[in-house]
Amino acid sequence: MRFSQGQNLRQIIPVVVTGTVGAGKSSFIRSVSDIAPVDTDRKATDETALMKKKTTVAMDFGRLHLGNKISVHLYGTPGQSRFDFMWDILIRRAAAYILLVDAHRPSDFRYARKILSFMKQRVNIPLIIGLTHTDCKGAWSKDNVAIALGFVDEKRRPPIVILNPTQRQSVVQLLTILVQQVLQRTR
Ligand SMILES: Nc1nc2c(ncn2[C@@H]2O[C@H](COP(=O)(O)OP(=O)(O)OP(=O)(O)O)[C@@H](O)[C@H]2O)c(=O)[nH]1
Ligand SMILES: [Mg+2]
Repeated sequence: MRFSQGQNLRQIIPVVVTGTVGAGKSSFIRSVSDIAPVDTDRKATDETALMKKKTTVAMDFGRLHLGNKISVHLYGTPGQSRFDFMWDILIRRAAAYILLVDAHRPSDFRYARKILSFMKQRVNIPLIIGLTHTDCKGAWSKDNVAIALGFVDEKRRPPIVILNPTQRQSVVQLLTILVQQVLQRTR
């Protein structure tokens, strides 16, 4: 367990935000961080350029204080698998993680599964799946995405939450649930 420096000792909870390309990882961190977030977004030059102008190439970093005891450190991964060495570095120091899946890009669901299995091979820590872009045309329902990700039995799947990463309130809510899960484990 790590604590932050300074007068107010806060327990640091490192949380990784991972997921498919363009799912909203950088937005997630940007909308809740109470310090200026660090991003490594660079001009996209490959097939990602068809979808968005910039993509994360190393990591995002942000910080959110919850109450006066907890400091959530947020590490966003790149979406592209050519940077999966960063997924490996970041997940190994995480206390929990979030997998963001863009609900209106079914062609990416198989890739989301790949990320999930990459993480599960390395850690056994609390996980929440965040469904994004549910406001966009063609978005799949939560249950159908769950099945596409391989979770056939509803009782044995991780929590799946609908959120818009650009909206602070829904991001804070999700992080609060995740932090409670981490604290329950360490008590
Ligand atoms: N309509 C809508 N737009 C969203 C939602 N989530 C994210 N976006 C938008 O999607 C775009 C991509 O978001 P980013 O935060 O850059 O995605 P990312 O996961 O960091 O992408 P990479 O680093 O390239 O993998 C941005 O324009 C966001 O504003 C959502 O739930 N609904
Ligand atoms: Mg990003």
